[in-house]
Amino acid sequence: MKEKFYITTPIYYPSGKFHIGTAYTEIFADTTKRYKKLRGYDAYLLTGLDEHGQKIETVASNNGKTPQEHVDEMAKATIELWKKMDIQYDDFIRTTEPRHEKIVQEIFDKLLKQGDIYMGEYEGWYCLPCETYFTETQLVDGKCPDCGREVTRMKEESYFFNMKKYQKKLEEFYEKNPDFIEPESRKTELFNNFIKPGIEDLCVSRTSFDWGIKVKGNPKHVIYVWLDALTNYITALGYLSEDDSKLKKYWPADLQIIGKDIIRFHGIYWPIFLMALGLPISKKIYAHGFISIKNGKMSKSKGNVIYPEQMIDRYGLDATKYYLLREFPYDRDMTITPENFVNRYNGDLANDLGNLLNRTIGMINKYFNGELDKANGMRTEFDESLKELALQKVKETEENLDNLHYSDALEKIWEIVSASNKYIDDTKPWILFKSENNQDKQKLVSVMAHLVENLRIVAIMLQPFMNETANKIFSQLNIDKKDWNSAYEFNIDEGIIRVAKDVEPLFTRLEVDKEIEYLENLIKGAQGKKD
Ligand code: ME8
Repeated sequence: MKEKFYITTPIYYPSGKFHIGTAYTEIFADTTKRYKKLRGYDAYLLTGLDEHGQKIETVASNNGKTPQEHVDEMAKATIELWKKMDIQYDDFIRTTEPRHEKIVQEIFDKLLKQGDIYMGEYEGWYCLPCETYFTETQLVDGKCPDCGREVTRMKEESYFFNMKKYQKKLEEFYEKNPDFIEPESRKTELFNNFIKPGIEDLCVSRTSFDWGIKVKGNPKHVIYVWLDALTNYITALGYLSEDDSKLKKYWPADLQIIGKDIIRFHGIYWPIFLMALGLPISKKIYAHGFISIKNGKMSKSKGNVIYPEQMIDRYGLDATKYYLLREFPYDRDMTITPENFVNRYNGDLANDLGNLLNRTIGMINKYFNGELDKANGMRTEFDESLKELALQKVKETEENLDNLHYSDALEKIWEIVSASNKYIDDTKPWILFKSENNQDKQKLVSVMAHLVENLRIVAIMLQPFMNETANKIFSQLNIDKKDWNSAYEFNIDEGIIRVAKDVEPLFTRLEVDKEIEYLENLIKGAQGKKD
């Protein structure tokens, strides 16, 4: 039986159109799912929407809609976007679905009965857009530490979760599971700034708005967002429902992907909720950094937002994914610039990879009329080192993929691409072709076999990142050995190579100035947009 691998993304707030930052979380998760599947896992990816809360209520009423109408529209748009992004999710949960709402009420009841939740009064500085209370010391210049906006003093009767009770247990958990949160730097920050100084009890209900799941025995209280939101990861699997077979199969989560802004909720409250419910804690939480565009944090009012559709429509899905995954460091933030994008597109995709495929197919068509027998090859002095390099890079790519270092993994794949292009320059196939010497003809066979084999290996490893591109390479080279393990095979001795007659370029070079201007305008075009 296949080993399971349960991956989750955050459930997104459908308060407005999703920008490229949201898309990155989803792309990262999709890459993981595809890779794990390729490695033989029963990989299961959950995504969805976090549809309750005051912010949704406000946005809906501003648009003249009921909250339900608003979230229904947003859910439809999100599913369309995921389709456009070819996200291979297995389940899409909406927190307004009965399968979630009913169970959250039961979870609340259970925690109330066992004494983890108690009634109290909350007073604090409240940030409306973030739906979060802050203590005096958490404010930055008297404003919200997360979004920088004005906060209001508020007080209300609320239920609280007794987090303090779990302080010691959580610290012990962190000691025993040093890899629970990645990257290490973010874990250290969380531990030192929020866990060690003492965890505060968490307010888990509100009476100040209506759009949410009501506490069963006290319906003037709406269950506050984090207890509602975080539990999606288990309600989607059927926790406390009639059929909890998925929970039994997939829980605990193997990888929960989030952005760095919600690490506090996933690194503190989530494991504590799970402890209280008597469920095992997730194996890993990976918190990626933030994307900003040119001069600072993405914001519509500043006029620097990019939406995923805009990139995909103009440059294609694979180029968009490649850029994000290649440029986003594992443990830092990323800045998108038009220059950088065009550079990567032209350099890595059109020149390096695109040309390698074009040249290889072009040469096989010209020199061998599209078909050759590898058995007729004779090694050149450059062959052995190319093969060694390729096999070494497969190993390194795999290690990086296993460690979620996707940018480094792509770098390793491109080292094979670059080495292959250099190999063409070194072996000079056009001279071998013109030579009258029979041995040179045989060497030409070997050179082509090496190029095809390298492209095959590259395409195998590109599958999780750029599935369409990988498939184009496979089909143009007529390759059917696509499984991950066969990337470790380097077959240059036997078999027939048969390539496509007409080569369709993988990526067409962009006109640098024109595209930079286009992207600049696109970013500026976000200014003043209301969506
Ligand atoms: O936080 N760069 O939803 P959300 C990179 N509903 N990632 C970004 C980003 C940026 N500029 N902006 C946002 C929520 N994100 C909650 C989650 S989970 C139980 C509840 C990421 O729609 C952000 O870090 O505000 C988060 O991981 C995700 O987008 C969703 O953000």
